[in-house]
Amino acid sequence: MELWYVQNYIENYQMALKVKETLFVGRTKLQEIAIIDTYLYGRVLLLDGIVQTTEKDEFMYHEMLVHPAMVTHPHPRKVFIVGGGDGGAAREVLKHPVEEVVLVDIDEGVIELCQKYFPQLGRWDDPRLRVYIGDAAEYIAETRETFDVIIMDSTDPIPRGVAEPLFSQEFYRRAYDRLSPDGILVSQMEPPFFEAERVKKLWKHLGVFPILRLYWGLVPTYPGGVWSYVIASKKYDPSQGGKDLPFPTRYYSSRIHQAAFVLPVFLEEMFQ
Ligand code: AG3
Repeated sequence: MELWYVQNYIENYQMALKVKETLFVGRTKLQEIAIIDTYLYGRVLLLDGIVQTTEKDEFMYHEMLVHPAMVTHPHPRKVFIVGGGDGGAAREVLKHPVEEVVLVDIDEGVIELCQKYFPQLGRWDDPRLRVYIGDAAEYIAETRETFDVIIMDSTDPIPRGVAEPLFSQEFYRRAYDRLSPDGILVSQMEPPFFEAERVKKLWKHLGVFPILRLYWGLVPTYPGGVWSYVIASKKYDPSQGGKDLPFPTRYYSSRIHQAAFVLPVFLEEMFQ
């Protein structure tokens, strides 16, 4: 018997993975969650039916979400992670000599299950990491702390979904206020080829920042296989940077950094 998981995220398009074992299926207070073991990608975390993380390709996503912003800022000391309950983004941030990382995820069920089923993803016992369960939008609205880098590792801005308020102009304004004068925000974005309208809207909302740069990288299990990210910055232009890091990486390098900001013509035109 063959068991298959089928992802329906983009209309009229499916991606399927052959399942070796179903490890967990259930609901937290906020979303449906499943963890499956697949032949091709190892363990996979699904939220509301959408792949968030797989053992095999998570390094591509997490390294590209974190390192371009972290090397663009000259000395990131305090970092805020929105979401990121699987721990992968925090793991990459903690490889840098940061003083403090604040991670706010709305769903403690995700954190608990990921600690159990993806133990290699998190660095939960690092004393520099502070974890809060709650709404990152509220945290950002209420805190007086400032951060050098804000990393948005949430689910997608599906209309009326859990993460939608995190992609609003109001949120970006507040995030801007909570960033130091040379601060940088980075967010995962949906694939502009499939979701052009949604991505253009986010881009407009991010206009509260003077410097905006789109970049991209490979994530085979995300729809289309090519994922995009945006850096919104107060002072430094990320496309002018790139560093080889003093620790091993499997995707990020100074060459990839420079190449990632070079866009195909249709995207250049879309984000002029
Ligand atoms: N990161 C968000 C990934 C979004 C994927 N979207 C999609 N496949 N449509 C969530 C957790 C990864 N650390």
